[in-house]
Amino acid sequence: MKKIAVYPGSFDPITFGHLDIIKRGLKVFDEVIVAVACNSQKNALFTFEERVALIKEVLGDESRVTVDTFTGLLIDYVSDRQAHVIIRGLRAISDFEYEFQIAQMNSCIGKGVETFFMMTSLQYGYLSSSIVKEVCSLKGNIDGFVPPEVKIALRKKYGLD
Ligand code: COD
Repeated sequence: MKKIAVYPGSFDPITFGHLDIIKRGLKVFDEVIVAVACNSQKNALFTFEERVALIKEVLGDESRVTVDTFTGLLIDYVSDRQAHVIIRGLRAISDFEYEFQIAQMNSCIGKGVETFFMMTSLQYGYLSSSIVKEVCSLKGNIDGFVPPEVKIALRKKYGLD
């Protein structure tokens, strides 16, 4: 049986931290579905269409990854896609509390869906979409945090180019 995992998130925008989790996820699973949440309550900078386009652009032709969007409950989306695993990344103790809560809720309402946690790589422990947006909006250098395509899109959003 094919091992399919869903990697859900806001991806506003995708960073090297997210990409690292996707690449490492592919060592464990046959297929990874990157699922952009469309009903996230976060105030997004990019529309979900823009976020999907950016993810596709940076992933190139990696055949084992698909990029999709979902609305409603994550757990319903996961079973619709006939996946059994949700991948989540952990950076710090502060992530743990939130992740612990949603993993337990998803385990309660989901039918046999497991959450698979991956520890951040050493070099990306401090990296988040929010921090990258802040640094970029204040004209800082974001070269080491996001791929060039994302940097261009961010600078455009902030009217820097
Ligand atoms: N290193 C490692 N992991 C990272 C890094 C990094 N530098 N940066 C981010 N990550 C991980 C995050 O920890 C997370 O696991 C994932 O990447 C995505 O991160 P974000 O910030 O883009 O996305 P989130 O955490 O805002 O996504 C939350 C969801 C949209 C998945 C969640 O709200 C959801 O499932 N919503 C749907 C509605 C639902 O089902 N709600 C009930 C849940 S109980």
